[in-house]
Amino acid sequence: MTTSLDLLPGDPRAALLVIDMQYDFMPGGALAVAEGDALVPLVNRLGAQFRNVVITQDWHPAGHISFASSHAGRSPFDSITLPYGAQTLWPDHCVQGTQGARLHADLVIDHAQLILRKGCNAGIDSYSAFVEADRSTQTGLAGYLKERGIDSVFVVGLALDFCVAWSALDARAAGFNTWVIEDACKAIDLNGSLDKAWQDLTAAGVVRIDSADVTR
Ligand code: VGL
Ligand code: ZN
Repeated sequence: MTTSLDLLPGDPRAALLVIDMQYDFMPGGALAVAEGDALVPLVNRLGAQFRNVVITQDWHPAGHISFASSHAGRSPFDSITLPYGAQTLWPDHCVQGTQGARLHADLVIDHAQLILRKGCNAGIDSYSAFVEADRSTQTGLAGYLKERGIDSVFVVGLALDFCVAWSALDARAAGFNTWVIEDACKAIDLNGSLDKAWQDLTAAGVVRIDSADVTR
């Protein structure tokens, strides 16, 4: 798709949001996303183009409420109802301080100024980099970006249908112009989650582009 951008990646008002490029989401990891590792070179190239880069890390305490192992009789990928709503259960992943929670070592965006850790509350998941799954606890990212004069956000990383989509939807809801760079993301695709993500993103006014639209 060809989309003319009304600002360039290097614009001080734009930020690249690099979502969860961690070993547990890479092939061989606890919650592997197919070909997640193949994104690293492209994400590095995109990172080099943006003046502002925020990197996120899924960062759960052991025994986190999103882990199937925290719920007797439940298996990964089951869905349960929590006080804040539906929650998909996952294999234990991105436990604080573990190798699986580390950013891929080949991800090199040295000028990134913020690494934001999310999902740190034991009883609340957070796919989104902006608002936790209770839909009220803020991570502070919207304020951080706004206070720095940033009004436009480009989202890449893992996984497209979970943390990328929720982050992009919340960026839009917080008033940012928001793009998802499709070829710089990979999806889990659980029970139609990828189609639903694109429907929700498009309906919210998030713009779907390719890296070529940014690099040209
Ligand atoms: C993610 C499931 C659970 C993601 C994080 O980064 O998309 N997905 N935790
Ligand atoms: Zn998680």
